Amino acid sequence: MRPVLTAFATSPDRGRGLARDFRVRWALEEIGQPYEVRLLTFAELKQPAHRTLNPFGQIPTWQDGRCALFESGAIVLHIAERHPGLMPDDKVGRARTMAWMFAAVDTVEPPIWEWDLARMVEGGKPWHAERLPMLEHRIHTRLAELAAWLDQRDWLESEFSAGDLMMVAVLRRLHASGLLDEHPSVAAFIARGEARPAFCRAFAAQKAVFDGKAANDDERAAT
Ligand code: GTB
Repeated sequence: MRPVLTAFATSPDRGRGLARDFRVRWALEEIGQPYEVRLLTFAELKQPAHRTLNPFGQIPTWQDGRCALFESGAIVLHIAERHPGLMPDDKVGRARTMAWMFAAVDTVEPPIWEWDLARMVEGGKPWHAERLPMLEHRIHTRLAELAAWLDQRDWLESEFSAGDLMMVAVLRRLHASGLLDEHPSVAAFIARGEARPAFCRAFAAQKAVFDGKAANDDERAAT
């Protein structure tokens, strides 16, 4: 059985690869694992059938015949642990890769997510004008810290790993924000991730959904 990933039938990101199924697509392309994609409407996400896969009624979910999973980070970790290409072989290297994966979703993503949410839905609140610069400051702090780490490095550790994949996926949300302008080494890190052939294949696959060129249960034969 090919693994089955769920994604938005109509993603609000308009094909920019910002919804969280993208990180899983990218991981699958990195390791060359063929997969299928089940596209769901917002209404379908909240149906009991989907909630058995994800109690929170969200994408992405994953089924591979042996296990069903939710949470994009857990799915990428599951993939990385079972296939060569996204995890070093040694124990310390694996632990450090996981540390970077957690850093991406637990240390770097929260201020970015809060800032984007503030812009999208809190614009009318009386405290909005004060909150936005505060959130931007928090993002700048994280970006400066990442820039310091990335100094003289192409990737977070010696080789590209699932840690880089998750970090780049999180940071891409800042495209067009202007916030990356002050952190050119972080922008260059994102660009290195986006230049990977596997990234380009994953990006094209999700874009095809937005452009109406990919059917439901699309069989994505990773190359
Ligand atoms: N922590 C979970 C994970 O990493 O898997 C979070 C999953 C999640 O937030 N899923 C979102 C979802 O299903 C889609 S990705 N939302 C529907 C709902 O909750 O009802 C989040 C997302 C949405 C839209 C954009 N965008 O338009 O740019 C980017 C990211």
